[in-house]
Amino acid sequence: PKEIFLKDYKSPAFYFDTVDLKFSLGEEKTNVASKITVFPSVEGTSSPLVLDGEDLKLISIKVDGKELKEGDYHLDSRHLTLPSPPQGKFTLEIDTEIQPQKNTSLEGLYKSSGNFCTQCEAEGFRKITFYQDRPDIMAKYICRIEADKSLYPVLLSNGNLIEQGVLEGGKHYAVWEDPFKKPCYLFALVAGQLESRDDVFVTRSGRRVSLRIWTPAQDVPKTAHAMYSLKAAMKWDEDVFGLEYDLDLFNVVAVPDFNMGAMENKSLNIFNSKLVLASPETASDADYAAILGVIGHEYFHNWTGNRVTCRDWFQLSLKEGLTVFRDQEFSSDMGSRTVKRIADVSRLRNFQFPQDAGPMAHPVRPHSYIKMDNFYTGNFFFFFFFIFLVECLMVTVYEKGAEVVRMYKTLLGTQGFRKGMDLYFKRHDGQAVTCEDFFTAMQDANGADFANFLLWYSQAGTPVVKVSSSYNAEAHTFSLKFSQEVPPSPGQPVKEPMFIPVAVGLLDSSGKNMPLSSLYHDGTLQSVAGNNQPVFDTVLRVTKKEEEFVFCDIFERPIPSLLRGYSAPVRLESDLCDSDLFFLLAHDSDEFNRWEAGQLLARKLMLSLVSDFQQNKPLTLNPKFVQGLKSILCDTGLDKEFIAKAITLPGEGEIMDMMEVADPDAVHAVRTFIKKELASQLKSEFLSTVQNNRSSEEYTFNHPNMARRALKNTALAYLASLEDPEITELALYEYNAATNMTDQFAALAAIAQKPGKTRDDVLADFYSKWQHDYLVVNKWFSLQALSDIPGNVENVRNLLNHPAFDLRNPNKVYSLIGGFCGSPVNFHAKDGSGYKFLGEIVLQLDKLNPQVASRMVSAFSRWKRFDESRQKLAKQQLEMIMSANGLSENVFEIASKSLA
Ligand code: B3K
Ligand code: ZN
Repeated sequence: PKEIFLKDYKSPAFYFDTVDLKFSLGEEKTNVASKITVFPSVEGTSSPLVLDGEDLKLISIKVDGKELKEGDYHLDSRHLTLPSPPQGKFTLEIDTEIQPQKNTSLEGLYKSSGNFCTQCEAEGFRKITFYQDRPDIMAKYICRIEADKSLYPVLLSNGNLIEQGVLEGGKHYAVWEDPFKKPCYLFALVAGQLESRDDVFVTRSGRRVSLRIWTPAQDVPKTAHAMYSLKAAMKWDEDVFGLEYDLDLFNVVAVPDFNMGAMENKSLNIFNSKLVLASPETASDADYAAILGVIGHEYFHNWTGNRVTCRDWFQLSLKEGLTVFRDQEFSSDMGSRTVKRIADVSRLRNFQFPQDAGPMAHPVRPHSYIKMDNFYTGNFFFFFFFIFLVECLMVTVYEKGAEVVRMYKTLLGTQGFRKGMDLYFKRHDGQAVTCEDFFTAMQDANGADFANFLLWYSQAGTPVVKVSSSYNAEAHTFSLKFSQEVPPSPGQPVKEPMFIPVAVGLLDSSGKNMPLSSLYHDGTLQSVAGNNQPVFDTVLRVTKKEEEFVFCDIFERPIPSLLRGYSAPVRLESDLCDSDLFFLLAHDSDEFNRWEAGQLLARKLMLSLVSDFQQNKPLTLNPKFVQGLKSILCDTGLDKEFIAKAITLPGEGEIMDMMEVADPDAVHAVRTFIKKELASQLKSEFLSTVQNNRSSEEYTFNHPNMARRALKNTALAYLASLEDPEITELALYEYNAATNMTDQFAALAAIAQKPGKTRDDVLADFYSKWQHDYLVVNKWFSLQALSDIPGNVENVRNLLNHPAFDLRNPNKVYSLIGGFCGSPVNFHAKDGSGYKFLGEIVLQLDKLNPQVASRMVSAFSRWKRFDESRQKLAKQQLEMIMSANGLSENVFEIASKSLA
């Protein structure tokens, strides 16, 4: 396999102007005819024209209407080369044959449940026809589709429908024209038996846009929430960024077989059906929120990704980091900003931080890759909540990339950021550009100097920022001393200090923000006031290895609230003591930092109990911690979803990540102990929380209702950790009384915590209720897969043979196999049974779908973090995988980098 480097980027020798495609879709074979107008980037070039192509059968090739003979071109398994194409502009016509019905990789053109669909990003278009498959080739497309009319009544592609009609032999055709230039990764085609939910959105300039969401007929009733989300996203982008939709039609198609969450093809988004279909009975609040976020994300790509695209795949974060940031902001504005921020930061800590500290660490803009697909994650995360637990996926480009975009906004403010966005679109609409272009637009629009900020794109690893504080009662000054270190990562042994925006407020003894007027920094006195008015928080620009900021006119010893709203993706180590943290937990006006203070206390507590456990000391729970949690649980002034988050302990992955040698058994035992102890000491509070937060109202997707359910179900989960027949009764009652999937599934999960007959009966009942609905059945798979019941690997093995399971469907694999890897105790079982299971599955999967297989193999990537005997067992599996014949590049890249 060949490694590709950013430094080797060369602009193409030939550009394409127009692309005319004709698809003749068939059961045995599909014909693809393309007619491309080609022109050289420099007149009179003598470069060969090299086209990408994989798994294609070449039928014929013509240049300016003249058929080429063998010898006029060169063909190998990956490329079609014209050694001496004509000088100047010419037309190139190529006929190929493909077999979508045999394509299990789900990239290129393939069949899902009898319908044709495409997935071209990153490099799938080369499985459809020979092409310069790179994002800096932007062209205008016309696409004609011919197919059997009764089997494929709906024929869709990008842009506007300009012609359709009937053909002989029961066939019909449709011609689509996309007026916008686009890279081939945004090409899409769908053909099948689909029906649509139709609606209209009128843009602020008065354009009437037809909206259509396509699914099999029986699922149309489940698309109401997706339609609501789409219209909300269209409105939000106009309100917040002044960005309007640019065509008269916007199509969304839901398919059951899809590698990722969704895809932003121009005006024809294709979605994993998990991220479109929802009804109160079948989808949980998390599913509803995920649909809102991903519908938003793909829609927002129309400007950030499609109108302005990436020059090359190393720039992926240019569109993904920015679009994730945009969807995060959208979801915040539609629900609770604090809760959304907490969820995003938790995800970053649980998945991106471990990656940044391991063998797969890479910068937001990678320097090299073997298989580009390995850098994708994104929306796919949100929704497979079980995958949340798989530490391995490629979260850096998306999630850390979004944090980098967020830092621009933190530094520039809302208006300054908007100015930067406006300039970015003004300069680059219709272009394929780089991360520097975005950086420069932000800087130029604001006359700002971001010094070494670009290091965020090129240095891997999570910076560790240490801060110590001191108060001078005589001088009335308060000093914050920072030092920073970026740990080494593969290929980057030595790092430069980064530009870190640290948002800070200072709390007085009553818990209020002190007014801030000026500070000393770099030997000068600077004003931090705005318009001569004192401010209550400020953003410090930490740029050096060591640096001090001294606040003036501080008349009592403050408690600093640091890194408010999580203003930079760093690990912050401060000298705040427990009582400072309890104070912040109770008083900080920055709600994110209130949550953070609670998490810091919980992390400290868990780590000290882990060490007690390892030394066989008895475990006891600090009463102050119980008291702190109780006061939050019972604080009626707090948002209920905030309470639910604040009483949830840090994940096992997060704690393992903080240990010298990760000990899954100890971490699991400690987390279970704390949960049980809290449940028994706060039993009556948890019980009344459950009772007071029931509702007989009809399901509504809005923040107050979701927050109520989140709190009730978090309390129920705590209670269910007790061995208590009264609680089993309660959970059964909740299960039977539930009128929506959120409550029903939460009750099922509560019951499933304890092995036994009740568990078996209720799991069987749930399956028999929902066996007709594959999305609900996936929840059932993942719940069992994630179980911490000892020896669960056998149960998961049995489920592989369940009639509802299918290794070819990615959602099922993510649910069952991904879910299993998310259970630390069973995946990392001492006897190696979990590793062995995954090793076997990866080899089977790799034959079917390399993208899915490589996601699963990455569960091994952190094997060196464990004890020697686990290391040995995991390494054996990785070596076994590496020695397999015909391994895909996808799996090769992850497995070899993991072993390195
Ligand atoms: N851009 C797509 C990801 C495509 C994945 C290719 N293997 C989804 C998204 O981020 O919006
Ligand atoms: Zn995206």
